Amino acid sequence: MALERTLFIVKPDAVERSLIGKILAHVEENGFRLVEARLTRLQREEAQTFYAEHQARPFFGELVEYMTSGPVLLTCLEREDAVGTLREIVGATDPAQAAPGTIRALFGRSKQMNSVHASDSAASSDREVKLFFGVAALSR
Ligand code: 3AN
Repeated sequence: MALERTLFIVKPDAVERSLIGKILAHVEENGFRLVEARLTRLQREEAQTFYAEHQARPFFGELVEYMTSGPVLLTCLEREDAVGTLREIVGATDPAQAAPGTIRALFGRSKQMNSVHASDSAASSDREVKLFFGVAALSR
């Protein structure tokens, strides 16, 4: 299977609790290579664009507030079958439902403060990597 790239974000609740090292160690131990990384605080417009598909959901306003509430670590990760494998080790949206040993089961606090984001398909991964790192990051 070919190498694939995907977007991975360490969200404000995890950055605030100094979990970046533990979370990156977990993904690296699972065969991912970090190809891009940037610690930043998202602008409101960036968070709205990033989560545009959730615009109509009741939690959209709160989600944007939360994602702009503190620094996030934006990363692009690479490995074979990156999108599917990362979703598996990240776990379900709700940490209470996430399989034992997954990142959200280990570190997540709630459906909103679930510590990390992982792209949910090859199409969204392309869109999200381009949004934060530019088109060159898709294939360098
Ligand atoms: P996932 O990140 O697991 O793909 P999505 O795409 O359904 O989940 O939701 C995007 C983000 O919106 C989640 N990571 C979470 O932070 C937030 N979210 C999803 N469902 C809820 C909810 N019921 N209440 C509050 N926030 C939510």
